[in-house]
Amino acid sequence: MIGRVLRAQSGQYWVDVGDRTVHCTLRGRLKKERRAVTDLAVIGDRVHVELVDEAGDEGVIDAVEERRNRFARRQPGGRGKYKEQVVVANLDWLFVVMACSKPPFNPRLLDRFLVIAELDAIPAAIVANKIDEGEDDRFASYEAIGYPVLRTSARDGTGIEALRAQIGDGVAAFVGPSGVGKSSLLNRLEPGLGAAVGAISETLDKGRHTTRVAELHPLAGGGWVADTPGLRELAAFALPAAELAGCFPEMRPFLGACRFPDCTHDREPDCAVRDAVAAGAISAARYDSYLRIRADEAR
Ligand SMILES: Nc1nc2c(ncn2[C@@H]2O[C@H](COP(=O)(O)OP(=O)(O)O)[C@@H](O)[C@H]2O)c(=O)[nH]1
Ligand SMILES: [Mg+2]
Ligand SMILES: [Zn+2]
Repeated sequence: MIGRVLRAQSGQYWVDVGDRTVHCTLRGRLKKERRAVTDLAVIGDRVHVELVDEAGDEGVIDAVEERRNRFARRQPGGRGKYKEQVVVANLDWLFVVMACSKPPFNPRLLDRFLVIAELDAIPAAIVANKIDEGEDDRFASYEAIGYPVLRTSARDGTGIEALRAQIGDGVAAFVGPSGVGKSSLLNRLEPGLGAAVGAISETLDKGRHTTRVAELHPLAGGGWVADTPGLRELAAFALPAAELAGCFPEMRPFLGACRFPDCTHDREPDCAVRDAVAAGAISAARYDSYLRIRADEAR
């Protein structure tokens, strides 16, 4: 029987097999085989389950199917290396949530999330929440480079139907800094869910990133959404310059046109990317994000 992991907590898994949820543990053999893998099974994983009780409520996970993609948190783990913690697998959408009012717009963090999505070819969209409280001009430039922008208000319901339509019957995850309204959006999408909203829950989240229950919530009309704890910062992750530039869709047309084939688009003469920035074809803010992420890499 094949299912999807909806919840994972200290070696226990809740797997949706279509008509019910089966409570599972991992087969011992699987633990051995996958020892090198940081995360044996995570929410969003497609798994093979063997039932172990008459009622069919308890099972064992025999196998984890190959992941189509995964959203991972990367933490520095020594010189040039990093440790990866997979948060959710097999995403159809990564929704990067930013607020139109508070907390203040953080383009660097937004760009980091978008790079992470591009790296794993996860379709990304921007959710500009709290549209009831602020302007959304700063998101137009992202629409111009191809990212869908959904303007929402978890407070008054603006844009919630559009968000639901975008999710469809797919799997989506909300990511973004604390306080932008991820949990509030989830509660709007699925009334009665009771995702913890506000300052108190976020304070608790701080020290609990690794022990917190990860959960994929089914929506009544179809689709699944994962809430993730607020991330203030994403750690640097090792990435060659050529690959990083490729994670900026607006830079792609210019790659290969620089004088030096190994151009890092930083100080080299006759750089097609820098020329495009000077000509206004690439936004200076996005180019600045590129340089900053690169600088982190080099540290
Ligand atoms: N005005 C306004 N406030 C919102 C909106 N969405 C969330 N909030 C408020 O922002 C704060 C943080 O919301 P929360 O959902 O906990 O954010 P999270 O940390 O991203 O999960 C709470 O006080 C919410 O009531 C919105 O669309 N408009
Ligand atoms: Mg939250
Ligand atoms: Zn260049």
